[in-house]
This record gives sequence, C-alpha cells and structure tokens, in this order.
Amino acid sequence: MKRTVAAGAILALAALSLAACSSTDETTRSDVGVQLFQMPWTAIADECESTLGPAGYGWVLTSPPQESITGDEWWVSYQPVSYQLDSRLGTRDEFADMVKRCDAVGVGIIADAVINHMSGQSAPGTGFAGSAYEHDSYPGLYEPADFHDCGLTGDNDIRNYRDRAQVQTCELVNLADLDTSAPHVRATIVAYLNDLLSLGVDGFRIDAAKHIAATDVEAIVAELPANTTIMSEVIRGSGEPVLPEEYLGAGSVFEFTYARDLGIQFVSGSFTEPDLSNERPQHVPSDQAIVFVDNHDTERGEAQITYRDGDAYAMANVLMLADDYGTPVVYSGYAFSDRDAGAKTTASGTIEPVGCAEGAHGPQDFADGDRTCIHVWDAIAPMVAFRIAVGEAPRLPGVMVDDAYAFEREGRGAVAVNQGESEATLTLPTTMPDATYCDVLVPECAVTVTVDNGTATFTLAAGQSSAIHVEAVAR
Ligand code: ARE
Ligand code: CA
Repeated sequence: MKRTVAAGAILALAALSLAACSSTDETTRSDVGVQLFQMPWTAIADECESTLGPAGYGWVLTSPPQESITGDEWWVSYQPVSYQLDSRLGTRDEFADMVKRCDAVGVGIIADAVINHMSGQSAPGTGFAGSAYEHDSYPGLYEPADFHDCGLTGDNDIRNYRDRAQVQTCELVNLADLDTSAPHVRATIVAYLNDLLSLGVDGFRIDAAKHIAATDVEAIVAELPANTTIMSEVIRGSGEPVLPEEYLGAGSVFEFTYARDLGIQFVSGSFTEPDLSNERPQHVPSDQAIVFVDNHDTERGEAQITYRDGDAYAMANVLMLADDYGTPVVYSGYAFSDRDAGAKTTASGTIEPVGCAEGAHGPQDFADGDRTCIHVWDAIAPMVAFRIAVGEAPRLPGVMVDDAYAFEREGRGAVAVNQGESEATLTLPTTMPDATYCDVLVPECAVTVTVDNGTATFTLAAGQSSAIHVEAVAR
C-alpha cells in the first residue's frame, strides 16, 4: 500500500507559507520541521534566513511563548502565569517579527501551546513579565473555580497513568490543572491561540494533550480557523487507557513508538526493516503522525539515541528523513549534563540569542550549554533536499549486510548507513537511472556513488551515512 508522506495539515501549512511569499518556489519546500528548543525569537528569525530557508525546512517548533514563572531551568517555560507573549525567549514584538521573517523565506511557525495547566507553584509569586499569581488564581484569566480538584489522590497529583480520570483531571507534577470542559476556560484558551494566529503562526503543538480529554481538545480546535495545524503530544504508554488515536479528530499526534522503534536499533546494533506492506503496527496513520528521533523530554529520559551518540545519531536522523512514514521533526537543542539546566542566559536574565549559522556541522564533544545545531549537520541538513527530491515515491524493501543497511525510495533516491566498526560495502538493486550520483551527505560532492545496471554500490566507513537522489547527479 502506498502511503502519503506529508500530513494534510502540513501541506496546508506549506500552502499558507507559499501564499504569503510568492517568490518561494514550491519545489524548495519540504514537510520537515525542526524543534529549536529554547532558542530565542530573534535567533530563530536569523536561523530561518541563514540556514532553514536555504536548506528547505518547512517549519519550526518553538518553545512556549507565554509568560511563565521565573527561574533558570528550561522547564519554567511549561509553567504559564499569563498569556502575555513576554518571556526569557523574547517579547511579543520579537515573536511577531520572527513569524514574519520566517514566513518570508517559506518557513512556518508552530508554537508550543501549554493549555492543560498553569503553574506548579504552591506559594504566590510574580511571573517573568510582572504578573502576580497563585497556584489556582491568575488575575484577569482564571480563578480557583476554573481548575480541576480531582479529589482522587491524596495531593491531587496524578499517581496512576492507567486511570483515565486521574490522568485528565488530577495534576501533572503539581501543575494547576485547568477545567478545559468549562466554557470560560475554553474561551480563554481560544483567545490565546487566536492571538498567536493573528501574528501569523501556522499552528500548535498541544503540550500534555494526554491530560486534556480529547473532546475538550477537539472543542477548542473547532473554534480555530480550519487550516490551523495541530500536533498533540500524547505519549503512548503501555497499558494506559488514553491513546494517541483519540486525538486524531483534532489533527496530528506525535508518534512516540516510531522513536522507540528507531532508537532500539542502535542499542541492539542491528537494523530491522518495518513492515512496509501496511500501516505500521502501534502507529497512527502516516498522514497524521509527527515522527522524531528524540525531543527535549526524551533526550533527558527514555531516548536510546541522542546528540551524544554522534554519527549514530546522524544515522538515525537519516533513516527517519528517508522514510515514507510520518512528518518528521528534527530536534535541535543544547548540550547538558544537568537535566534541569536552562539554555545560556545573558546578564539581564534572557536567553542568549545564539543560532547555528556558524554552528557545529557534525558531532563534537560539546560543552554544556553549546547548541548542538543538529539541523545544520552535514549528514542531516541535505536530507531535507533528499525528501523534496523523492516526493511521494514509496520506500522499497532494503538490503542488510552485517551492521549496514540501505533502502530506496522508488526510482528517486536511496540511503545507506553503517553502524558497524569496520568498512562495509552494500549493493542495492535500484530502479534509479544509471548515473554517478553525489553522496549528498558529504559536502561539495567529494564522494560519489555509482548506479550501474540497476545496482547502487555504497562503500561506507564505520559510522558513515550516505544518500543519493535524482536531483544530485555528479557532473
Ligand atoms: C517541574 C519539576 C517538577 C515540579 C513541577 C512543578 O521538574 O518536579 O513538580 O515543575 O513545579 C516539563 C518538565 C517537568 C517540569 C514541568 C513544569 O519535564 O520536569 O516540572 O515542565 O515546569 C508526562 C506527560 C507529558 C509530559 C511529560 C514530561 O504525559 O505530557 O510527562 N511532557 C510535556 C512537556 C514537558 C513538560 C510538560 C509536559 C508539562 O514536553 O517538557 O514538563 O508542561 C510515561 C507516560 C507519559 C509521561 C511520562 C513521564 O511515559 O506515558 O505520559 O509523560 O511517563 O512521566
Ligand atoms: Ca488536565
């Protein structure tokens, strides 16, 4: 069965960007996103112009833009105290300017929407932009009656993820849980999201969507313009009653099983080919799946493979970007050894606007706080053009030799990776036209791969990834 590569929502997103920028050539846009974790708005704007637009990335997932509690940890972003767009990541004007500048080079913006809860503070406080708040009181927005009081656990915190009522009405790590079934709460959230849309964002990641009844998410989304892109974060958990599938009525969902299936191959040391004959088991339909190697939570938790794994991490990204399942988002954060450590700050307490125009182009021994710049790595960024070149060509069964693996996107492109410790040679039967192709993962076409008589021959050093496609024939 043939699967479509791009989510309908993302196509709408690309169309929106294109409509806003007639000079952008349709063929230069991809469905590939990049999560620029804790990158300030001014830096993201620069990034759109210097690296993302030219590489063909289609969209950026930002960190949450609303006012939050104060603090040095990255996760203060996930404790809203008001919906003013004023945070350590930048001001409202800077956010608006970022959206415009990214849009002008064809890159859409997906904002991280924290709407399940407000802060997790027990004592009253004052937020980054000066808003006074208490645990369940946010003047001008919410009063105590607007929050759930689940009464199911001693302290109202979620204890048992196998209990739907706890998951959706108790507090996630003490975060004051909004009663998203209440008209006033819904209207307040809708007003916030509409405000972001008025600045030109294309849509939202719905943070902690699992903790909001799917009917509530749908009701909120129903109030937004029909072309709004929605990506719900619903972590598939074994034995849990709340399933990602419940949220497909609102849009796409992040498919955590994809990341797990991918990562495990680098732990086991052997590649496994997915069942290509049908939709993959334990996966939502391809056109509603957002796929990723890791994200800001999993790199601090369950991910089997992260930036620390260097070449193997590049390989995982290559396999994801070459796949015909889901809409991929590349994760680009900063190095850390302390799970809680925030991004580097300036003297005034805002996040340093460091981008990747001059950033690392491959694996390095990063110092804490350095941005990893995954999206510009030589072995990753050109996969965006690969994806554009292969379009909707289906993935064909691959070839595996020892620790190396290669597969083709029918007639359009092929990738090969080697996670072994010695050189590997792979011969892949291919329907690509006979030619000498550039290995696009090596700059300047310094390495070529020949397709002769319907066979591509890849010679791969230990840890190397290689990719060829029909738009990059060697001259
Ligand atoms: C911080 C402190 C806490 C403190 C709290 C309130 O760490 O100790 O109680 O503040 O003061 C992020 C951080 C948290 C942080 C929070 C608020 O990760 O550490 O708490 O911000 O500042 C579940 C949810 C899933 C959620 C993950 C983290 O289902 O939605 O937990 N992911 C999103 C974001 C996070 C963010 C939040 C939600 C909150 O991506 O970055 O938290 O806005 C199984 C289950 C999963 C469960 C997972 C972990 O896999 O299946 O559902 O994920 O375990 O518990
Ligand atoms: Ca909830």
